[in-house]
Amino acid sequence: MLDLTGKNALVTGIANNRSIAWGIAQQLHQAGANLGITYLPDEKGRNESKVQKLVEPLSPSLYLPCNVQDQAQVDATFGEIKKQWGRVDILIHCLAFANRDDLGGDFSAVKQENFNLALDVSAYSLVQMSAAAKPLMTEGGSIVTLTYLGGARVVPNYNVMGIAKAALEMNVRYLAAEMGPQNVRVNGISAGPIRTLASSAVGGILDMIHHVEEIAPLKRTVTQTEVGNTAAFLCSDLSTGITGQILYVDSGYSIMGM
Ligand code: 0WE
Repeated sequence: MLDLTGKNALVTGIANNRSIAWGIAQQLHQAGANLGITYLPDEKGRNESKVQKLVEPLSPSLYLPCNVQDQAQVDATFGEIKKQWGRVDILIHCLAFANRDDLGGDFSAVKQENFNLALDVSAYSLVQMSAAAKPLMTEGGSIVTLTYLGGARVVPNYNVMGIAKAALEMNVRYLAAEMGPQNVRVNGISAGPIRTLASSAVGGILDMIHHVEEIAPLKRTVTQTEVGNTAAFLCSDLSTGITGQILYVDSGYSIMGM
């Protein structure tokens, strides 16, 4: 049985009720995990209150601001975890950012600063958070991140995010090799396109979804709940032999050649 009772799980990347991270948090909660939630702080504190209201039914025991571009916030997050929980078992990484201008047009037009920004927030942040979690994963653990097909194949307009996801997927493998001896497993879920705040900000997401509905073996897109269930599996004792892998939760879309 899928049972996460007694497990402490930190979930990053919830922006609203369409977030894949929200689907994951709900399934971890249903499996009995004790949740910590981080949110991206903004000046007016609007995101803080919006996400807090959303996650209230999951009664998280920790609710913390964490902008990964500020190392001090990451250190403070794991300092709180050490103080309040003593140990962390599960880290869910659902963070990405590229400038909107770089998610379309010529890939080669990306500026150095914007390339670095995308790689920093979307790929380095997994290394940064895993390093902070590592000394607190004293009874083994599971780290799960979200990736996308555009990190392995060319998807029109995904551009610099594709390079960031390629780096993220390689981070998964190197982190899995490093942390395996400590019984910490590191895996990625490559989700098919889903309507979220991030994807809806990108032009043409509905056309991509219709394309998947036509081509994918299951003739439909995937849901946040399906990604959440796969994440719960990867965090549970049902997957103790799996590490360093990218699992495609994409209705089978990625197997097709035509
Ligand atoms: O990884 C993603 C989205 C990542 C993303 C989205 C945004 C929009 C708003 C990163 N940064 C930003 N920055 C913003 O200002 N996906 C897998 C969803 C997605 O994004 C695409 C896709 C798909 C699918 C972009 C182009 C083409 C396809």
